[in-house]
Amino acid sequence: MVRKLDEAERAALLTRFPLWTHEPGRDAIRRRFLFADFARAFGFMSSVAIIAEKMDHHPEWSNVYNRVDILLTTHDCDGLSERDAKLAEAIEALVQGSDTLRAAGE
Ligand code: H2B
Repeated sequence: MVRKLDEAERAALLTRFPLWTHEPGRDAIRRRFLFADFARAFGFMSSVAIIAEKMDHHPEWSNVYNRVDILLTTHDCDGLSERDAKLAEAIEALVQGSDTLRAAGE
């Protein structure tokens, strides 16, 4: 069984990735990504999908045109685990230096 992150680990995660927010109802973290257009959004999703499959850890997500909403949680422990931290880290590395736009309100 995967272990849930403790309070200190959660705080460290959100400090490290400030654009991700905690979703209390799901014990999950989420971030909205905005891209220049659909092709870029879908390209990003393809890259994330390959990484997620390699990690055997999969996002809950949706896409509308240039917007991608990603929610990370671990179904095996019904909450946040180190697996979510690792996938968030990989996703952040992907968008570093890319033309991802900040969502309004972030
Ligand atoms: N993804 C997520 N987000 N949480 C899980 O607990 C999970 C997963 N478990 N991907 C994996 C697959 C598990 O079902 C397989 C059997 O390893």
